[in-house]
Amino acid sequence: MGSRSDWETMRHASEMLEGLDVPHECQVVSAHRTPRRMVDYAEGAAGRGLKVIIAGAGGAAHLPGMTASLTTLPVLGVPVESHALKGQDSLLSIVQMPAGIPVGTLAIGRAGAVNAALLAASILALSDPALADRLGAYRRAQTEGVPRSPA
Ligand code: RP5
Repeated sequence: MGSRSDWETMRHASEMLEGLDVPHECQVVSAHRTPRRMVDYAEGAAGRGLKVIIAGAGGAAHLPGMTASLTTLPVLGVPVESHALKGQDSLLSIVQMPAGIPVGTLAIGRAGAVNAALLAASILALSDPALADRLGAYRRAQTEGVPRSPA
């Protein structure tokens, strides 16, 4: 994520990954304030064994796109809700990538963070049958947890 201030949103991705028993790491890497850290992180990710990167940022949210430009790992972008523009700026900064450098862009805020984790898990589950089973169990529990009555 681009800042510690993004953690309140991005912790939801981490919590979902923990719930699915998916090993992961959480780091602050800013495209603007720590550009060299960003380059080192993105360029070193595949070599360190990472399989998917979830990049959350707000405002002029260049982190997901710049990270994607430096690695061929799948990059999932989470637009963090900004104060001034409610995350519309974050969303448009992340989603409007030029052809050739893809970022899988999720929804603004908590929903995007949760779904980024689920999408990352789905990607990993393609080659991890046990994780695929855990994802299936999560979906079944979610379905069973929806009440028919409104109150
Ligand atoms: C972005 O600027 C971060 O991703 C964060 O969403 C936003 C504001 O950062 P802070 O000023 O709160 O550190 O780079």
